[in-house]
Amino acid sequence: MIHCDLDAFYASVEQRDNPELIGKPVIIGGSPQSRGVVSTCSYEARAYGVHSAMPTAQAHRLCPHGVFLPVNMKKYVQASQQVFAIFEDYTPLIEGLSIDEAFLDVAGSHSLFGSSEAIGRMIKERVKNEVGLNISIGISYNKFLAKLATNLGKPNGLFIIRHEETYDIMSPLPVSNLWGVGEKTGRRLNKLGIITIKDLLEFPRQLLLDKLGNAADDLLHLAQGLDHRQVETEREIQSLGRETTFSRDVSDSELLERNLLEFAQEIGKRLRRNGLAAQTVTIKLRFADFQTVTRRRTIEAPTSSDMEIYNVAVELFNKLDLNKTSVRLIGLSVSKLEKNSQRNDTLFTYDEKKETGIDRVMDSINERYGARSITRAGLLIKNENSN
Ligand code: TTP
Ligand code: MG
Repeated sequence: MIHCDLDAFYASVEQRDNPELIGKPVIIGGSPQSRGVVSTCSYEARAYGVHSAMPTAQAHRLCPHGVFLPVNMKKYVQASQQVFAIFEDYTPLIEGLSIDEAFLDVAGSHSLFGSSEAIGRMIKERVKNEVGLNISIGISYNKFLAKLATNLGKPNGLFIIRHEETYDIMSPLPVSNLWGVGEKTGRRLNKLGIITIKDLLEFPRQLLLDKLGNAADDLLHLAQGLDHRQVETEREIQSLGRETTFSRDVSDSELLERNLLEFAQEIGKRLRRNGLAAQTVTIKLRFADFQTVTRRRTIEAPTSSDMEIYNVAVELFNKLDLNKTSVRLIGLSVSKLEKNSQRNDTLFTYDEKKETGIDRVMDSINERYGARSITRAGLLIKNENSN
């Protein structure tokens, strides 16, 4: 299990885009005169006690020479999308927790990419090189410990908690590191003399149950490093998809179909790269009036073929009545994913098999010579309306 979280995200984007800000206390969240709160701040500003959700005016008192900047959401969303696209190269099992944070279940990715540590290092390096940001990575055998590992390694860390190290790493930490221990529970525990996780583990269980009720057992579980929560392991509810919002509303259905083809190619590539096949294809359209529709179809057998996904998407698309309205967003996704086992090959007709073969050859050429060196004819017309 890998947990990833960008460092001082909004502030780091601003420092990346204006190197003069590097090394300075940067505080994002509007001017100190406003009545707003701090969204985040650079680690330099944290040294003064500034933190997220603090009134900006208070931040100004603590750090009068800080550089106060407004929130530039568009930039952060773009950076976030770039980072999540990197995650998707390593596993389809991603659980985004916020704009800059996700769990990645990489259990099925080792044969392709190596150990969790190797994958963590690749992600870290690529986020730095391709997006220009530091990301902290935590690796362990469950969600709770992976996230804890990220926090222990921050900033710019890559921290691993191995089974045999769990107790030694956890026991000296304050109980506030356990999920569910906020300020209130923290105070109650402290009153009982429970400061560290070790204190909690050594506290008589019955007494803890009397004091905290059912929550006691949950806490004791976590304190032992036990956590059975999964990263959306149900393949059926997992999906892979792409969507785009146009800079101008579009009513040209040929252009819309070209977008679907481009998405199908990308989705097919990701499926094949992860050894997956999908059985449900969904298209999504948002019209100029913001009305949103989705249409989906589940096909007979799972596929990872671009053309098969595309054909279903176009069929769904053509059933929609687009006469009256133009489109501001189009998306394509696939779900009901499963491992693309060799066994399934007998289910493919000859043509489908050939199609997937072509896709694979295209993938390997594109991988070697850069994305887009080979593309289907339908994509060659410049897609100038989308952004
Ligand atoms: P975080 O990951 O919590 O914080 P961070 O990335 O700034 O710093 P770090 O992870 O290194 O501790 O949140 C991610 C972004 O979400 C953050 O950059 C700004 C935004 N955010 C808010 O707007 N308000 C908030 O109260 C918090 C906590 C975050
Ligand atoms: Mg962060």
